[in-house]
Amino acid sequence: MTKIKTLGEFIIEKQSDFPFASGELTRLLSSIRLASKIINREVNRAGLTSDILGSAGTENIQGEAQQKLDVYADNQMIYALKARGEVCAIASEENDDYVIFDNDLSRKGKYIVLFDPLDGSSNIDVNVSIGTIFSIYRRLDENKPVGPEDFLQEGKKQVAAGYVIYGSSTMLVYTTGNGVNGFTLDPGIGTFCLSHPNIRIPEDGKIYSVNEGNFGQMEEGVKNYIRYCQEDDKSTSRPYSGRYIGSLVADFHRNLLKGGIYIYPGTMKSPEGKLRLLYECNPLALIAEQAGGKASTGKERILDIVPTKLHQRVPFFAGSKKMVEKAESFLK
Ligand code: P6P
Repeated sequence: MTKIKTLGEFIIEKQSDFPFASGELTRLLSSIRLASKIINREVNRAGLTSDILGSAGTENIQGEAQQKLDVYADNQMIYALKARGEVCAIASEENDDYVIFDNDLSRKGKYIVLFDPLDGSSNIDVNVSIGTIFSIYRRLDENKPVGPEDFLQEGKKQVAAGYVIYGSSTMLVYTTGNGVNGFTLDPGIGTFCLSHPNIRIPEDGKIYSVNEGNFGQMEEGVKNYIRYCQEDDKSTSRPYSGRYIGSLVADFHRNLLKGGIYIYPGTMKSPEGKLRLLYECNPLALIAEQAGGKASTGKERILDIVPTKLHQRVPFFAGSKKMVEKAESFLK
């Protein structure tokens, strides 16, 4: 009988990877663990408690109708991150601007957290997997008040990143820059247990994920890559399978485990695409690279982009290294 390793045990064990770790990142990750369990509880019974389903009647800065569970998840993340003192400020998809917990320099929270509290939330009412995505940075200067520059750091400066997928099971997948590990929530004991140690994404794959309804709006190079995926060529295992759930975390997670590419390109209507750099693309790009995969805009490495706006969008190609490189070759 192999001993279960819990997320808490794993985080503490890995803390030694940080020679100067003072346990703050450990406590920060533990607060995300707590928030994800609370969100999971509501997601799992969303169909039962009708007051949590449906629209909140408000819109976020993206102009997207906020689902009640979006707002609930956002509040739970903020509460958990605020409660323990390691975090000085957050930004989220559901908040127009960043939220400084307390700029009093006496609150020496070292970390900045950006998150999408419930990605894919339009799928809540139809019981499709959704997710929480988070991205963690060190603040730039602990002796200066938090400012926009603390949030506009390149993705390669993340100290940790990950996601929670609320699917047939609930999993938390994260990296602190030393590989990617996955933990499955055991509802019987309410604990995340190490189920997918050292996740590596297959170098090549046979799944492509894109909303083909936007095909007519895409640039020619992207169209040509999609046509490439659909061509009949057994020697390269084509045609690939088209798999698109319309929930980024679910599509990304499947491709991470099986191999594949997720694409949300720019379109004529939205040249920068739909996905947000800071709290969707950067954290997933770090996960992809740490698992041996790749993430780019089709032309530029996601993690090298110098952000300019909190909610900026970028085209997103992420997954198996060879598939992303093949897609990029159509865009050169
Ligand atoms: P479309 C959900 O709103 C989301 O941000 C991702 O989770 C998902 O992959 C994408 O948008 C779906 O967008 O335009 O294909 O419906």
